Order: sequence, then structure tokens, then C-alpha cells
Amino acid sequence: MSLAQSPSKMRFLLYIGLIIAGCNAQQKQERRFPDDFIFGTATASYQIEGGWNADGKGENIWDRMTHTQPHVIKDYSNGDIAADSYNNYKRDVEMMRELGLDAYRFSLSWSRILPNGLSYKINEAGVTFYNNYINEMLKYNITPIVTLYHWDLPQKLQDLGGFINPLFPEWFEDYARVAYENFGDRVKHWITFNEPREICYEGYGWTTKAPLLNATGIGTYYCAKYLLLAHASAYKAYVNDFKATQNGECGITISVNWFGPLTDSADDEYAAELKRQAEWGLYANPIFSEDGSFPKELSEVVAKKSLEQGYKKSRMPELSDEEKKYIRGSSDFFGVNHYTGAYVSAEDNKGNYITPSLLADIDVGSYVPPEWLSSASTWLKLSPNSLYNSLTHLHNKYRNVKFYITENGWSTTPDSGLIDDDRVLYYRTALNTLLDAMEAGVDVKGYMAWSLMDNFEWMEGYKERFGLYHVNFEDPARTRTPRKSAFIYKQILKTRVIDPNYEPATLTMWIDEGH
Ligand code: GBH
Repeated sequence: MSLAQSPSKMRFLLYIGLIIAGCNAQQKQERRFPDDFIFGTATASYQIEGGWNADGKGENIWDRMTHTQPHVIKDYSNGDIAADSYNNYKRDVEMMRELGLDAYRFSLSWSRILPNGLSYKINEAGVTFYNNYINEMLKYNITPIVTLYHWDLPQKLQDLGGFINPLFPEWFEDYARVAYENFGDRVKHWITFNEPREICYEGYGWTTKAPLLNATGIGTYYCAKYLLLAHASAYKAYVNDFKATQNGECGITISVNWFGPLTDSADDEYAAELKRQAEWGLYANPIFSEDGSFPKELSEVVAKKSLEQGYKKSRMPELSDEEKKYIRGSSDFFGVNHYTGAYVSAEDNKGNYITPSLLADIDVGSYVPPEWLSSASTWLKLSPNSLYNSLTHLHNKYRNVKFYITENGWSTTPDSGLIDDDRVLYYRTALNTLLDAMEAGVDVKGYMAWSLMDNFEWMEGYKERFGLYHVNFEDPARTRTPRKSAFIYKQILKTRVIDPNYEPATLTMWIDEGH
């Protein structure tokens, strides 16, 4: 008798099938983000606000650079108007409600609040703008997460040497206090700096960010030292004078891409370790490690090469025991900006370096498999598991640290339309490996997608788009339109589950009840 002729056997198999399906569903159910996990999106002041000289705002290093050297920006553009969030902030918050965000990470423009950078003169209109923005979020239960510094240093402070001036920590602490005093009754999550590597290496040690200092070999290391002291000063100011009454937390955000060895040879392992130390260990080690020093192997190679090059002492400054103690432990959380990864080799694909620099100091090569999916940005590929590898590595290295993913995202070209399936694939992949990391025991409290909307992408101008919402920069109203990825992200937030098959029925947005 065949199966089809036996109804009872059929019923039995069907029943077993249902149990298996049920177990699978249950397993899927377990791959949930916890209810108290914070989902948000991130932006930065210069990239979205515009209003570059509105209502008393002072000039910053991006205003100065884009106005005096427009050719350094790919499309000769600037952030004078950007997405005009200075005037569109209510629409921004409406988008947050459409997505159902728990939180929104944005940064304060230092020179909008303190036009000269110094705290003796407060621009009240700037304070009012941020009060309005924050209050509008709070009206709808959206938690503000505030970055004090996302690259737009007041020009007056740059004129005095910026991060390389030993007074920098004092200036930054004074500014941080103004922010805590004015917004700390409502803001409970503070991030001092966004991406020290991009500030110090790209801005001071190279020419891929303002102020294009190109002080190769020295700028990066001195900037790192004073940035860390400034971070610690702002952290201590919060802990000593605000935390008891305001009850918030304060940390730092560091860019952590994953660098693993190309082969398992000892040389490649060492090369990868050097690369990680140069990329983020330089900034993370003094804060999160137990000994509080600059990373060992990196310090050794810089010292060795400096002597070989005829310097009397290492180009990397020391941290005194007192300074180490001051910096160590100065963060309530580790904010991770993660985008991609690469393999590192001791021998292959190395650069040809003429002058001393951070890259010449480590002198390693990197390799990106050609099959990794490419975005609109040359540096950004979909590297499978790189978020998982980064988080588990940091978790093992710096014990008991709690993490937020403060940025993660994907770029498309300006003309690529609203159907952004690559971005959808990127987010689903990243969020799945984030769940893997959490299941492996990494304490991650939240995740911010970069970015809420298209914005001024630094040296790339408006040529690369990271938004869940498309922004029409040709339109004076800077109209914002959700991409497909916005609907996918919304669904993940709502269900706390990544459904690989979910497709939005329409690309028309709405606000759910209660948002
Ligand atoms: C983040 O940096 C920033 O915090 C954010 O403001 C930015 O919009 C976002 O990424 C997207 O780029 O072109 O080869 O010179 C991420 C780290 C470091 C990635 C600089 C791009 C340029 C490499 N970024 N890097 S290259």
C-alpha cells in the first residue's frame, strides 16, 4: 500500500511535519533581539544640519575647508545647507516615528553652541535649536543619544593648534560641561568623540579629512594623546558633577573594522595585530585595557623606526603613569562604528612609503576578496562575519565592557533609486551576526543604523548615499522619501526578529499607533 492510500499514515507524517515546523519557528523565535535592546539611527551635525552661519553659529574646520578648498570634495559641494535639518527637524523626528525608533544618535555642532569654541560666549540660538530637536524627540518617547564631537572643530580652536594644543582637553571639558548643563536633564547617553582614528589619522596625519594637516608620522600620535586626555576630562566632569543628579552614562565611539590575518602564519598574525592596534587599539587600549597604555607592539615599532630615522626619541609620545591612570576606565560603554573588514598580510600588497607615517610604521599589506559585494564606496564591502569577529575580539580583550553599535550601514549611488536590495542584504547580514555575537556572550545594548537619511558624505560630497531615507538635494525643501530598507528596518524593530523573506507591500510610509 502506498502512502497516499493510507490516510492514517498521512496524518501521522503531517503531524510530525508540523512538530518540526513548530520547532523551527520556535528556534527562529529565539533569535530575537531583547525587548530592551535599543534600535536607532545615527547622523552627524555637519552632515545634515546646514545653517552653516545661521543665528550666530561660528565657523568650523569643515566650513573653512570646503569654502577655501572646494576641489578637495569630489563634487565641489559642502554642508552649507546639507539636508537642512536646521529647518527640517520636525520632519526628521517624524521619520523617526515612522521607523518606530527607540533612539536617535546625533551630534552637536560645537561652534553652533560656542561660536569661538571657548565657553565664555554661549550662542543661545544654538542651544534653542538643540532644545527643540531634543524636546520633539522626547514628545514621542525617542531617546536622544548625543555625540559631543563628530569632526566639526570650531575654526578658532584649529587656529590655535586644535587637538595638538595641550590646552585642548580643557577646551573640550568646558564645552562638554555646557552641553551637560543645558541638555543633561533630558539627555542620558553621551558620547564624547566619534571615531578618534578618523580625527587623528585622517585629519592630522593625512589629508582625507579636515583640517588636512598632513603631519604624517607625528600628527596622529599627538592627536591621540590629547584626544584621550580630553575624553577623560569630559568623562570625569560628567561623573563628578552631573551623574548623581542626571543619572546618565558617558562613553566614546571608535571605528572598529575587522582585520584578520591572511594566512595563519605567525607573521600574518603579528601583522594583523599591528593593524588592529594602529586602527583602533591606539585609542581603545588606554581607556579599556587593564594597563592603560598605548598598544605594546605598535609603540615598539614606532620607537624602533623613529630611532632608525634619526629621531632622538619615539615619534609616539608617552603617557605618564598619572595620565594612564586618568584615562583608564574612563568610559561607561564602548561605542563601535563598524562597516567592513579586510585580511592583513606581512608581505603582500604593501605600500611604498617615503616619509614616516602611521602606515609606514606598521608596514603591512591588506587584501579584500574580490567576491565580496561592493557598495558605492571604494572602502566598503560586505565582509561576512566582520561584525561578529570585531565584537567577540573586543569582548575577549577588554573584559566586562558593554557595547553599543553606534554606526553600521551601506552606501548606494545618487541615482540608484528607492529599491536598495543590497542595503537590505547588508543590514540583514550584519544584524544576524550581531545576534550571533550576543549569543556568544557579548553584551550589546543597542544598534544605530547609519544613516537616517542621505547626507553630506565628507570628501565624497553627495556622491555616496547612506540613508534609509533618500534626500532630494536638488529640491529646496530637501524632501525625504523612504527607501525599501526603511520598511525592512521598521519591521525588524517592530518584531525584534530578522525575517529574511519579509517584503513591504507598498513603499508608502505610515506612523504606527503609539509612535
Ligand atoms: C563613518 O566613518 C562616519 O562616522 C560617518 O560620519 C560617515 O558618514 C560614515 O562612516 C560613512 O562613511 O576613502 O579610502 O580614504 C566610517 C569610517 C573612515 C570610512 C574613512 C571611510 C575613507 C576611506 N570611515 N574612510 S578612503
